[in-house]
Amino acid sequence: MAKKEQEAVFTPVGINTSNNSKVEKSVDLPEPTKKTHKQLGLSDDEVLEMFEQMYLQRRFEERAMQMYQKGKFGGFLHLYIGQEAVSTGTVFALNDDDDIITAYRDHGWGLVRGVTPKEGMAELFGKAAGCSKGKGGSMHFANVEQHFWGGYGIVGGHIPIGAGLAFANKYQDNGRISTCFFGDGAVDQGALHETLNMSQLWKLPCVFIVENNGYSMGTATRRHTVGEIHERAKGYGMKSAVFNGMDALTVYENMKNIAKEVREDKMPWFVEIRTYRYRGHSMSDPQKYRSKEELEEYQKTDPIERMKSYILDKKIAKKADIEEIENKVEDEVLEAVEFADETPFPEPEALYEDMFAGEPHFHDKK
Ligand SMILES: Cc1ncc(C[n+]2csc(CCOP(=O)(O)OP(=O)(O)O)c2C)c(N)n1
Ligand SMILES: [Mg+2]
Repeated sequence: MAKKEQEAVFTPVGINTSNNSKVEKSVDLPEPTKKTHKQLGLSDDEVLEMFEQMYLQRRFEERAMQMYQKGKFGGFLHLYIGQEAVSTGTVFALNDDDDIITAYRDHGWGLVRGVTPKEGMAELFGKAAGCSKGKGGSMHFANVEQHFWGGYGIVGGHIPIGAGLAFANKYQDNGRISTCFFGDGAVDQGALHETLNMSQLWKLPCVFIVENNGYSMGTATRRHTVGEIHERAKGYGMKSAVFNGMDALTVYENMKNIAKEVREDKMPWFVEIRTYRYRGHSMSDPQKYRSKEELEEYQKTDPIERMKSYILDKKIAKKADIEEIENKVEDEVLEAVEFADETPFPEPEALYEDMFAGEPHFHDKK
């Protein structure tokens, strides 16, 4: 089992250290909100919960990275580290039964929408107790009971499904809205534009959200797409917004207002949330395309450190209380690693379960 003393701290390997003459910023962060949590209608306890959620997402992934490097599991591993304010601010702003769907950088979303650390870690390890029965892995976290419809690997492929969820909510007139998250790399996919057109035409209660984290694999946003991303909404006469995604309170404020409007007007929105990914695209990325200085510049705006300072400044809790939360999370994650290691793999028969095609299809040897 992973021991607490084995610190999970990692320096990106191969990151470009030669270009230290000037810091290239791949994404400009708008100013965060000036409002306090009280002005936004959040209690002290809710702020502490937000902090705990972000810290859990961070430590879960740092341990996952360590386990990957130890060879406990393989395949792709895309880390959300740096972007935790987006998932956390959003989930606190939405109703519990609003739908969420996202791409493959999905661990944080799963955790904040009720996948337990044990179920999450077991999924990464490919174990039967995982949130997708060990058959989805890193890119396919899901929790259907809590309206989190998962992780998808095809860039832009899940965007029409997001609109489909919104269509179902409208059809059933249930007052719920859908939120569909994707990366900046998806903004020029045809599926997005077909979906935006139909969503505006059909008045679907859906928020389409680009998590602009500065890069699509190794290509900076400003090198792969033209103009301002959020302005694409104009072509569809759709309402839009752009805001800072490194501050959970800013995400909360904006998503709360947008969700309220979408629920009332039953019209879609197109939103760009600007954030930054600290780690490589996936574990095999040597990150030659960015400088150490650029990374450090964004780390100065770290969402978790920011929330910690806010809690102390506003005297919501003391340093010792924060440490207590951190220790609790750390234990929870270590227990999850131990559980994932020991719990069994799925039975071979599980290969044939949860498939659209029935069993005879697989055994029908002509
Ligand atoms: C249709 C399609 N084309 C190419 C790929 C390969 N691919 C995987 S991730 C990725 C980059 C996507 O970047 P972005 O949307 O910005 O998401 P991020 O990784 O930054 O979260 C690409 C091109 C894919 N999965 N699907
Ligand atoms: Mg990106």
